[in-house]
Amino acid sequence: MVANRLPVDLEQLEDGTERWRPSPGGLVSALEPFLRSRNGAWIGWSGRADLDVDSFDDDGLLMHPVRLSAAEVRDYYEGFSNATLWPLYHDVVVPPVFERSWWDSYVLVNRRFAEAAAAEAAPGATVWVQDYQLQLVPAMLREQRPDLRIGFFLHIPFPPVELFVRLPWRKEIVRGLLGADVIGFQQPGGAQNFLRLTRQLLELEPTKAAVRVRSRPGSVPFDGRQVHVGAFPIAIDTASFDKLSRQARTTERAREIRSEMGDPQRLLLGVDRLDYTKGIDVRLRALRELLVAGRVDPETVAMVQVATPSRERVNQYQAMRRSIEEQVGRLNGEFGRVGRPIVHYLHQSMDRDELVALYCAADVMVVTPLRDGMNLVVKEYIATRHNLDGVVVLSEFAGAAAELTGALLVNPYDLDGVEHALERALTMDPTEERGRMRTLHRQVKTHDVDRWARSFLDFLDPGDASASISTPEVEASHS
Ligand code: GDG
Repeated sequence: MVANRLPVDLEQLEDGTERWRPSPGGLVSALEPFLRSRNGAWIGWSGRADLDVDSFDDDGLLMHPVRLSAAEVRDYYEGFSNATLWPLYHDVVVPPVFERSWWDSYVLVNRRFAEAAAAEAAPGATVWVQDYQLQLVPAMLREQRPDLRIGFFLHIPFPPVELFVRLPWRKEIVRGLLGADVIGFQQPGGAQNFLRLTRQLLELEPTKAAVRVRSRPGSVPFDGRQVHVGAFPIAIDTASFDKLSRQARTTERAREIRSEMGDPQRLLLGVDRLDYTKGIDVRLRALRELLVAGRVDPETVAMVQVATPSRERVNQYQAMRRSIEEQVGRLNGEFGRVGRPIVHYLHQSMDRDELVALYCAADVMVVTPLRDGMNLVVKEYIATRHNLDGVVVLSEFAGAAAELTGALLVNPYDLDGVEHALERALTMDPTEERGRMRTLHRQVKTHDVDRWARSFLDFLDPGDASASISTPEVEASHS
């Protein structure tokens, strides 16, 4: 596995010593069993600049930290990844910054990841590269190790050709990705955008797959190989959210949260990284207009908005934070009263137990991104609704909207539409609520992250999916 971050964080203990702590996420939990049982390796950055650490074994999984200097964190990570590619791939919601020195750093760091993977992978191993920070790795790795099976998965949207071609280094990125055997996108639309691009920029002629299955919109011949391009919508570890939501302490905490808020009749919830793509401002604006118009009674409603700190050194994020906090202040100033604000705004990261208690406490989950590759938060909320209550308001522009047809789908640019959906969600009749949640719950239960990972790996290495992470006969190497 090659990803920007390792699945562990370095934690400082009270006595000043440090230790690695797992940072659980869907991707890790889905792949850990494969990786551990097959003598696998994970190549990624520790999250801390200028940190020199050797590879270490973490219970059968080799962790290989890649060092990034402070300048590389600034140029490769905050710069090219998060101020160039991130906005460009999210419909230019804010203008991308094109900076030549950032690109140079992106190339250099991608090469470092590719070299680390080339050194660790056993002969004929399968290597899975993750996300937009590492789009050059597939080709760089193939150059050094033509024996490998290489997969790539993009977690964010892949933009329309008209936007992508603004990138001064567009051909390099496309060639970088084409080093893979399989390139996976969240949605068929992303895969199609990519295929169109290969035709327009490199004059390649995509072949439509003979059997048109959802995950396989086509392939493209490149460099004497056939590169498969498909959609693999990511999912969550549904069972673990379901389990946590059924525990007595979670139910108790959910009740406590509501009671601390004065037992509102309807509790709205938003949970996002504080990012301009997530449309936090959209839902706040809609809520305020409903209150101003008297369509929602401030005595009956409260909202929790968790906005996890994110990319705080990138300029665009600082401006957005100020504007959201101003909106929250205004809403509470106008419609709150002492001890009873309308919006409970939490700019902090919380532990998973508290997050799940919030999901359990909320009647309406509001997810209004302007663009989102998938959005796992909405799936997590649904996974906790074993009682089949709760309403979901979901942006059409989140990848999740393609599957979650039981949600109230909204265009986040249409404020009237969002207001209407919020109003409907707040007043929905329990029979309709249950019917919709039943459909949503079934989808999230049957399509979990395990199934997602298997479908990608099956496709990448149809010969032996369970063996696709490593070649066990080469004891000393990791794949
Ligand atoms: C990218 C794509 C795609 C958030 N706050 C806390 C917390 N979280 C967890 C959530 C969820 C995850 O972070 C966020 O995932 P999302 O999918 O919602 O969004 P991105 O971070 O933008 O992820 C996205 C995803 O990759 C996967 O492919 O779906 O479209 O943008 O799991 O629960 N977790 C805890 N405390 C918090 O405060 N513990």
